[in-house]
Amino acid sequence: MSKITAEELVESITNKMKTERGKDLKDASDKDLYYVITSIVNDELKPHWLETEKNYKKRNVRQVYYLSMEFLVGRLAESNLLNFGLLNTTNEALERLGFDPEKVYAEEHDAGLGNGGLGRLAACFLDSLASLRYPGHGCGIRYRYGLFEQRIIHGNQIELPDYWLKEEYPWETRKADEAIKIHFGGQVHMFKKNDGSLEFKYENTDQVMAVPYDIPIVGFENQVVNSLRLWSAELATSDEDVAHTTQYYHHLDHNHSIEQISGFLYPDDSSHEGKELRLKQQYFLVSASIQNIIKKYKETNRKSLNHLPDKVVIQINDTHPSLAIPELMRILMDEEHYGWEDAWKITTKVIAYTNHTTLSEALEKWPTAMIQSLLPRLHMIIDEINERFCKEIWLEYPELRNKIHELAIIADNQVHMARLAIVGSFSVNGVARIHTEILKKKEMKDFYHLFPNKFNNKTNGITHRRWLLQVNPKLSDVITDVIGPQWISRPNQLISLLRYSKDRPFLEKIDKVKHENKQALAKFILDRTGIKVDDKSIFDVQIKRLHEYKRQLLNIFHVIYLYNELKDNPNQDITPRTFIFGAKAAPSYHLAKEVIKLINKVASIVNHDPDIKDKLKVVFLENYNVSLAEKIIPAADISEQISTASKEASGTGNMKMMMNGAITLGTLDGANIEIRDLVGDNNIFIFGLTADEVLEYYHNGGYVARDIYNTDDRVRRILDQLNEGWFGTHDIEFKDIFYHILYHNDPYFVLKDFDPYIVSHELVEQSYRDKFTWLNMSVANIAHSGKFSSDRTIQEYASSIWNLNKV
Ligand code: 26V
Repeated sequence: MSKITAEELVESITNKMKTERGKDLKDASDKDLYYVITSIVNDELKPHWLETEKNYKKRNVRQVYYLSMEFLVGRLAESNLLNFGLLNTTNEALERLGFDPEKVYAEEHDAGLGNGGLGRLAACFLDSLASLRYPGHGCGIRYRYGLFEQRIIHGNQIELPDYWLKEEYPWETRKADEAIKIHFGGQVHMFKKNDGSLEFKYENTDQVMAVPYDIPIVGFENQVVNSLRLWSAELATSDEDVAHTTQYYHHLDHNHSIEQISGFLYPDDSSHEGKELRLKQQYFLVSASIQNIIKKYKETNRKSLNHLPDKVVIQINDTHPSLAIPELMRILMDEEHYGWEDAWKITTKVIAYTNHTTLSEALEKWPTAMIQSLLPRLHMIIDEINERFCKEIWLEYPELRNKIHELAIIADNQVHMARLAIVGSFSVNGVARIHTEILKKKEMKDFYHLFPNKFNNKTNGITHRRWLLQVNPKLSDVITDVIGPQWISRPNQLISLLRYSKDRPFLEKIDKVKHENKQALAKFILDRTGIKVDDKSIFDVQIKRLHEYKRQLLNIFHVIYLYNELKDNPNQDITPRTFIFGAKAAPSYHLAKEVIKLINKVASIVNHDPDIKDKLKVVFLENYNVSLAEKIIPAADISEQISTASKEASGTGNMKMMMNGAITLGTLDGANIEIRDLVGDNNIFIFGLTADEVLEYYHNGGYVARDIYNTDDRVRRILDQLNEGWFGTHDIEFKDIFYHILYHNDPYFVLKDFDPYIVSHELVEQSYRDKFTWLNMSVANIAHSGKFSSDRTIQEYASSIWNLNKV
């Protein structure tokens, strides 16, 4: 595959430019080059894709289907080239032709079909599945609009639609002949058959076609190409069918709304609002995927589904696809004529569930009435699952009888999806050690009592191929120079770097690479924002969705504190620092948007104040997405992971920055704890309340935010500045934040953790002054980051949940 030379590539680019773009090279644009390159990759990839599928079929292997409402894929050109072993050759060929490879790849519009960590995790998992030669595929929705595009205007977040399909997307293949029909609404009729069994018929349903678009998932240098199948909603009935029905206008109305089903991705505001369209999306994904899985199963197995659990495992990414449980029950009973008991046995052997949050506001609940009218048959099934489950508790767990209300799948006219997911699956996993422990001991304690064997941990990971090899080629080369290339297929071998952690020439190289990456980011920042940052300053980075629990507010309070200090004493000798933020707020999340505005206002004051003498710079980079993350991460010195302990299930940005040599400044939350366990206390900056302390305050009180306001001058000064409109254009500008902290008693402990956070930052500054100590820490982080490769995570899923074999 990788035998092709740069000369040959130049030739085939030149030819394709003529045959496919109708142009001579001298007239070609970056976009033309982009399409020609993707076409070459597609030619290369298609035979392997076909082969992989035929091979799975021939061997009739057990396969995993990863069902997710989100796949945050980002761009694919570079990673596909990398995985095919063609990246270096292509870069060379493009340069010979006078093109900048970076600009050519930048022609691809990010596939932003996810909100954040949960969606990016799904994309990393697909990369690892294919690279480890596991038969595993993604099933998702082909949203016409991805997560909104963010603009910052006068400091405010403005949302624009992300119409990512405006131009042809070269990685997808539409498979119209594999479309599947989905039914919504209508009525269910029950008949008693002669043998006494029940039969269910549906009438007057609204029908939608789910048309698959497949995206190839290329394994790393191994000829495996798996699939990400994204479903698109299209009109099902012909006008003729409709004209004969008595419900003409109802159908017209329905037809009008069909395309909305795959219209846009809902932004995660981490508070669950029961929006009917979102429920439609979830059922659409689930029904199309499960019907498809069964169809494929039948192509290679006997018609009966008795052995489905031997051949298929379905992992549901959070509760969003949890209707998979009643949908599989429906198909088994109504279409395959299984009785309840047998259908339940099959279902609960096929479905496995991953939980990604303990925030109670984010736990999904749907009004029973909505499920009943939109999915009447599923409602009946959920009702029956609930009845049987409650009965079982009553009879077999008398100690839980007084808790049935908190355990019931249907309670207070709501369907609790996490409860449904736990009851209907054979595995329930959290995404970092502490998160799983909180699920077992606190949040889902009674379920753990009922099903101790279902619960397990799978600490998240990230694909080191994209997040190190691809985004940081210079660091990758330095690593390979000293320890050889084995780490690429076995990321755990990064640990050999520890042998060089005192080796001065090696450390100098690491330093040089980081500095070059910082220069590149500084240039990017200048181009994008006009802000000139010092590439020798500490690059302190917080990039993630904006949420109160992630505490961007604590970060900006620290910046304001430093600013106040420098104003009081402009000659203070401090190490220059650049604070870099990237974050989208859910459009309806008022407080989160206020924080974005505050960051931007503080930036405009700090960056232009002559007293500061460029010792501090604050940069908010708009429209944070995968491609922007790829630019920022290689240049980070400090990775801010400062969530209120117990709130961040895992975090994965922490892993990406660690892998690129940044040092974590964080709380004992999520995967930070596992990072600390590996690198040791000397190679990480930990501060603040522990999860136990936070949970203790929540349960027993004892925290009074106002006491800190009254006693800590630094805190009072900042809050008063907010209250007096000091950072605003008018005097009520940031009052909301002030009131929120003092009158809602600072629910995320920003004031409580303020002092320890400042102390930690002082330590950071001290450590940075000693270059070799710092580089030493940096190398320790890179060396230990192998554990956070998603290859390790997928290996664990494959052996302890999926029971999957490599092909
Ligand atoms: C909730 C909602 C509700 C409204 C509609 C759209 C929507 C989309 C997503 C969510 C759930 C968000 C849960 C989540 O993203 N959890 C994150 O998962 C990461 C991967 O496991 C983990 O690293 C983060 O710590 C965790 O916050």
